[in-house]
Amino acid sequence: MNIRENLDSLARKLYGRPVNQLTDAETYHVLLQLTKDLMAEKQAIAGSRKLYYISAEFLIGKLLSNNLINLGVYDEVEDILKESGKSVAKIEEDEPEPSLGNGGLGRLAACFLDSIATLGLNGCGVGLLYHFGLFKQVFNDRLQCAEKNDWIENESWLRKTDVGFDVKFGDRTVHSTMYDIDVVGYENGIDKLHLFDVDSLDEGLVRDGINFDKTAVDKNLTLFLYPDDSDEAGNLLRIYQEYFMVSNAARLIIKDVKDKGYSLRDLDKHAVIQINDTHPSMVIPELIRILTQEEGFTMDDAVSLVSRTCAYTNHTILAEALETWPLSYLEKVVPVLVPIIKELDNRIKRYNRDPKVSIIDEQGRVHMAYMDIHYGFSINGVAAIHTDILKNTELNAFYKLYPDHFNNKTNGITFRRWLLSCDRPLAALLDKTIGTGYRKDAMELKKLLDYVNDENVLNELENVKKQNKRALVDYVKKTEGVDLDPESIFDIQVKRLHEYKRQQMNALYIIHKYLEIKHGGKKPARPITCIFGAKAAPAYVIARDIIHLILVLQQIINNDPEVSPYLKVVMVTNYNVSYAEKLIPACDISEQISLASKEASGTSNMKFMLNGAVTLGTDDGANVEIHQFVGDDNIYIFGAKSDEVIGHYAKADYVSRDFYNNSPVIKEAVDFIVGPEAMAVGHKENLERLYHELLNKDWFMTLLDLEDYIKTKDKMLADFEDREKWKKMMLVNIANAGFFSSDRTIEQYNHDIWNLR
Ligand code: 26Q
Repeated sequence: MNIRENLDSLARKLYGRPVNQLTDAETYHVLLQLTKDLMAEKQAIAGSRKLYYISAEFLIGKLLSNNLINLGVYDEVEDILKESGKSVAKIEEDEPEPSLGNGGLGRLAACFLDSIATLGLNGCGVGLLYHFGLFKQVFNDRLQCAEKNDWIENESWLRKTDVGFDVKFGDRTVHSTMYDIDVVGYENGIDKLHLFDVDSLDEGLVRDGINFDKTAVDKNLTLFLYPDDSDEAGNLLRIYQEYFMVSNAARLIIKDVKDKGYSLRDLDKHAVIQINDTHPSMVIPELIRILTQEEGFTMDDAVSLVSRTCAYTNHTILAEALETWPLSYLEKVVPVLVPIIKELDNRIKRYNRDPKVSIIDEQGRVHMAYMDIHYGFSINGVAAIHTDILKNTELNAFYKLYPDHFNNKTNGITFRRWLLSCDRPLAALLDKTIGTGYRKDAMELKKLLDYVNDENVLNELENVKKQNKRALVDYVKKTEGVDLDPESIFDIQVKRLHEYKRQQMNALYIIHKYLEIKHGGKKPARPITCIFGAKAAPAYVIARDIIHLILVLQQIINNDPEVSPYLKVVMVTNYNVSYAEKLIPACDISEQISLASKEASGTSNMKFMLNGAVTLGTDDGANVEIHQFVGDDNIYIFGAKSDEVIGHYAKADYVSRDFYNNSPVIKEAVDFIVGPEAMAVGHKENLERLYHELLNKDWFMTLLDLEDYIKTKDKMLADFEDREKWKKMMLVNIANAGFFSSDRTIEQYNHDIWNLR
């Protein structure tokens, strides 16, 4: 297809003018159509066995530039737009961002789809079409407020299909429609993301912010992504959504198998289901139900067949995030599954009396993860340390039962979005220095190590970072109205707000620095800019208090003429995929400071590394593997190790108040939270609650690691002044990022679990 001619004829057809006379919004719609036309010319990826990646979240982000890159026409389109003073990046600002995920788990699913298509594997995603997705975050009076994100436009990447099913709940029946989004692989064919919507949805149900009638299930089912990240017990609506998702998925899989003329008896040969965390776990009993009640299977045959088809990924060891639903909830929402789940549980109880491995516990709660483990053929963790903790501690009883089922699949990220698209200056430098082979084989980034003493390359690397920092400064000025200094050190922590991720520890460091400058007369050698981006689950009170504290610090510090030349704080509004694409390339210090053992993997740590930031982190999640790759000299590790932390929990011997009492530095920083300066700007209720939490509970042991964190971060800031050393660290990090490509992760899933070809 001739891009230039097609662009022009589309522009004339849609708007009666040539491309160079269109507004940005019009140009976006022309490019949307052009890209869809180009994708329509691509081959659908096929094969006799197909992967169904079922997930409640697909945090796909904007698609225009990624699709253009994967189609191999980005540069050509960019050149044409340049003639009228436009750029793809500028035009993409008019694309609404879908928010179909909370964070890591959802973004991982999106990276996986990109890699599955790129590797030419026959697979699809199956999820839900949330009309308003995750809430849009705004700050009011230094508090987080939630608004709906109305992202679906008339013309979009979504394509309505004629596939739809009846879904029967205990108290009602609804009908679904499947929408598709094409996923184009990098220089490869097309796979699909299938998103199910409920036909009876009523967007008008939503009043002020994100409030709606929770009981009108047929009208609200696909309005919102349940805005919770691993801290809140579920409610009925969540179960309605989950069953709606898996019932549709099961129907789709059975339809596919039958349409292709295969026997359902061979389901496991033609389909493999990856269950992304426990949110889609009910697909197991649902498939068994359909096979036994509608397809003439015996219970034994159905159980065995489904067990050979389903594999489960675990993303967390936080006990409070593992889904356990009361049987009474399931009886209300999906009574048809209850006898099946009871039968599955009885089969376990019959030969295993250990209550630890029962699916239904003594309180009548159904442990979804345990059902997945007993009735799936694979269970994987998402980083080496995480899988080890599952095997040796958290799920040890299951590991003893099924040692061969446990395997590790360290997470990865797609380099198309997280390098080629978001950091074009760096990609250009890599092309020039090591050739373009790394685009297909990420391990080729290692070639960069040949240049670790090459002054030219090191200086260019530094210039790329400076350029990205200047671009971020402009963007933050435009969106947040905050002035940042591009010569300062950019220290960034972006991820969902959670106590275990310890944004509060970062805030305590900032308080410490502020006090040093303000009252201690100690000025940093170079100004520091501390950037946060995070949404808190609306029901997670302490998480919202932590956001409040950071916004209070932002107000105090940025407006203090004595301190602000040396220290700035900004919490960006509505952190999402697009914001991440601007922040990550501009980062110097990547904050990965979770309490060791708690972060299953993390994936922003990989994105930052790939873009030349240096990690400041605990020995947790994938930090451990990053550490192994780059060596002690190119990463800053601090804090308690996971064994020590697990020991504290086992002995219940961590007392945060002791740390407060024994360290003047800690005491001073913690006291500041309820001191006069903070109280003058913030709310007493929020600040006092957070203060008491840190002193009396501090479940995620902030104060345990605070002193080591301060010491290590100060060392890092000093090292930044050794420019030669720092530039080398940047290079070594980029050169070793290849392992963290999701192409590698997907190769491993395919080799060990899916066997698609
Ligand atoms: C559970 C019950 C009820 C409602 C919601 C939920 C819920 C929703 C989202 C529970 C968990 C999540 C999301 C979890 C998540 O994002 N986990 C992250 O997954 C990443 C990809 O594997 C890892 O890198 C992160 O370490 C992990 O925190």
